[in-house]
Amino acid sequence: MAEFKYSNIEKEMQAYGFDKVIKSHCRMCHGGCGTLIYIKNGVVKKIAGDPDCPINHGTLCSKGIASAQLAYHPDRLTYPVRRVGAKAGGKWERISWDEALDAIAERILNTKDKFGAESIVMGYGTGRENEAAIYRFANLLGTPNVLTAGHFCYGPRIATSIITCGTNPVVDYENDPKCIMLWGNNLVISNPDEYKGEPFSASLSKGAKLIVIDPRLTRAAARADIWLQLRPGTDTALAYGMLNVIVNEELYDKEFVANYVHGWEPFVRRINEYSPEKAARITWVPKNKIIDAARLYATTKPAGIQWGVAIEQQINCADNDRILMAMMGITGNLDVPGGQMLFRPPKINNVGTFGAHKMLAKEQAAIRLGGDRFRLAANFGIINPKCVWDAIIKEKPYAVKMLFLISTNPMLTRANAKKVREALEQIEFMVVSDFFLTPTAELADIVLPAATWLEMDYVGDFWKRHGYLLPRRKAIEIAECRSDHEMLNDLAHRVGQEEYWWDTFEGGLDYILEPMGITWQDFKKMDYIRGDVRYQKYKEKGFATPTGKLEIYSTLLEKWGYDPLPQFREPPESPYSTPELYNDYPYTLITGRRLPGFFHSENRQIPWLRELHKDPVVEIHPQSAQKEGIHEGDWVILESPRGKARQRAKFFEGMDPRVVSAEHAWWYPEKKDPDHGWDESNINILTDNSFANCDPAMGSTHVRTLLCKIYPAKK
Ligand SMILES: Nc1nc2c(c(=O)[nH]1)N[C@H]1C(S)=C(S)[C@@H](COP(=O)(O)OP(=O)(O)OC[C@H]3O[C@@H](n4cnc5c(=O)[nH]c(N)nc54)[C@H](O)[C@@H]3O)O[C@H]1N2
Ligand SMILES: Nc1nc2c(c(=O)[nH]1)N[C@H]1C(S)=C(S)[C@@H](COP(=O)(O)OP(=O)(O)OC[C@H]3O[C@@H](n4cnc5c(=O)[nH]c(N)nc54)[C@H](O)[C@@H]3O)O[C@H]1N2
Ligand code: SF4
Ligand SMILES: [Mo]
Repeated sequence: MAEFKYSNIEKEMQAYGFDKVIKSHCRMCHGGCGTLIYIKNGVVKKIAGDPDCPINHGTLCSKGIASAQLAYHPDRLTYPVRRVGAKAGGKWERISWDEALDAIAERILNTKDKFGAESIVMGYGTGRENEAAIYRFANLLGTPNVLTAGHFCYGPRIATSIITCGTNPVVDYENDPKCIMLWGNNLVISNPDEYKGEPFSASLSKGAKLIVIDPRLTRAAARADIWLQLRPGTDTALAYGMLNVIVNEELYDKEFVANYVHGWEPFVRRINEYSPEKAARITWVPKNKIIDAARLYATTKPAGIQWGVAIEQQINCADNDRILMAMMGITGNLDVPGGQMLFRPPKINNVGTFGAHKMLAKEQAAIRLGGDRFRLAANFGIINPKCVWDAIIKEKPYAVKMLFLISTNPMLTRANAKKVREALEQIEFMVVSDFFLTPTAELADIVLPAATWLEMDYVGDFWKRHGYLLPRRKAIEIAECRSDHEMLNDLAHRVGQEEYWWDTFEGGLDYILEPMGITWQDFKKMDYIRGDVRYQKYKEKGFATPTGKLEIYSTLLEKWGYDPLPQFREPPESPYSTPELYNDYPYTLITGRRLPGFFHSENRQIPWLRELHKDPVVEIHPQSAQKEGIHEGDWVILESPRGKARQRAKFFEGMDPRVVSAEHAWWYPEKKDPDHGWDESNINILTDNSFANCDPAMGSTHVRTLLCKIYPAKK
């Protein structure tokens, strides 16, 4: 446990006349960075990185720095509202918190009574650290249906790593990897999940070799020793090509394979189906580069694979994750210093226990939407969104009557957005908790004003796998805004869950920390807590899998009726799988590359951040632009069989001319009509959510590997 200390703050306080500085923990993205919040007359005047924080070492991104512009934004919702009149009519009346929570509780109890708890779907977005409270509420209510982004983001890494090696392997930057393979990830911009870009960059500065696997020439790719510019969606084939080299040149760790791997022989047979030549044909990556990358990764130790969401937003989602874990394992990089750590969190009530998953009755878990179709996802409580939209629109397999969305904007962020809108228009009752009246919130019946990270006490990072816990300390209070966990704590008392919740949520924070023998008041005085760091734990107890080994051949997937070995499937829309469609839609579309100032659909209204990036941008190779009659900066239309969106063309030579790359989650808060331009530039109008084209085990939608056409917009 580290001591609480401030770095160099006194001088700044005097120089600028700040009244106090509060040390906290940002959460404008998945969070993690330690911050210093400078206050004058009760107002946040400046936010800076905390040099003592082991996560970010004083660095901060544009979103963290601009947090106060979010907190004090004039358009922010600062009290609960109830819709008056038609959906998306834009008419709202102010109500009190008591009125709002009483009305929501009454609706929940009535709906549960008439249609069963499963007809109420709770939903949340990515990594806002409110998930534990949301699961607790849902599980105690008896609904198995919690809608997240987990089908195509991070959920697959957690689910597949639990069935393959017990927990999520994380690159051990603190012990200087000598080689980093950055696979479908751009962490210097995205700082995702348990990773920040800063330690990665520090490792490169210390001389780590870098291999980048990305269809686009990112900044990291430009710094790489080897850049593999693959065709989007062909990652499993590329990994097999590399494994072919590693196995046939005997570059793997024989001792590890002999003692700790389940399914080696069948895996080698599958590997031998993918010569580097064949992998090159599928992936568009030259054979020699595949061989060079395989040799560099397998012979430079320790090495880490820094993986990202791009490999999950494909039909091969779960198998991409699994094949990369196989690579980590057989090269001897799992759970070694500077390799790929299996971190252990401090002893706390984590998201699993806090989430009260054990309280959900087995019969209720058995009727989770999509559970019979996407078995891997269902085993980890994850549902595919189309299952929810179908249950609303077609009432199949049963009717969903109420949505309770907390920190998510699915009309912008889930595939096939027109279908999402149709479902949200049809749902009988919807509650949203958000900072703003987003296009999703505009369709709700009641909207609750949520608190930002500046306005709450919380145990930060307790869902993450790097093993650190940091206090998030409340710095300010804005009008009637409340944190989601406080809101749920109050609501729980109105729906008969009071014995499982607390008088105030500080009791919940104490409960999280209870196994450590400390309270929130104790933790608040500390810098951070970290779990024990020990390596090669598998040597004592094996891996936490059914066979106790690294399950390259998954016994659980086999039991659930899936291929136990990673399998390459051609993307469902591609020049090769759908040649006829390709005639009309001749570009492979990647969507969703991360932008520094925005977080999905967030921050378009924050002045400092919108200034950095005014309009939605689609990257196109100049040769293709010329062919399509597009000039740099033109507004263009992107179109797929599902619909169209408008973005501005930016010429980019660092991409194959057959690929275009568009931004996601665009809406226009400055447009004051209740639609806020949700369907003008929203790339998810083009993406596909049909079940047949999702990953068969995980239900992930292929939002990075679809076909489109692109042409100039009419002036
Ligand atoms: N085409 C395409 N679509 C994608 C992606 C892609 O790459 N391409 N990426 C996908 C991925 S990886 C993900 S994770 C999803 C993300 O999907 P979402 O999580 O739905 O995305 P956000 O736009 O961040 O929506 C969050 C909303 O919650 C509000 N909010 C933020 N913090 C809080 C809070 O603490 N409490 C409350 N109550 N509200 C809060 C914000 O104002 C915002 O309106 O999007 C996905 N969509
Ligand atoms: N500023 C900011 N930060 C964010 C977010 C945000 O919206 N804004 N979103 C957060 C969320 S929820 C997530 S999940 C993470 C995601 O963060 P990352 O995992 O870093 O994801 P992206 O930047 O979307 O994509 C990474 C790279 O994948 C490449 N790529 C596209 N298709 C393929 C493919 O088929 N194969 C391979 N190998 N590469 C491909 C893209 O060119 C891109 O450079 O970021 C988080 N951080
Ligand atoms: S990377 Fe994330 S946690 Fe760090 S400052 Fe930026 S938004 Fe905050
Ligand atoms: Mo995500």
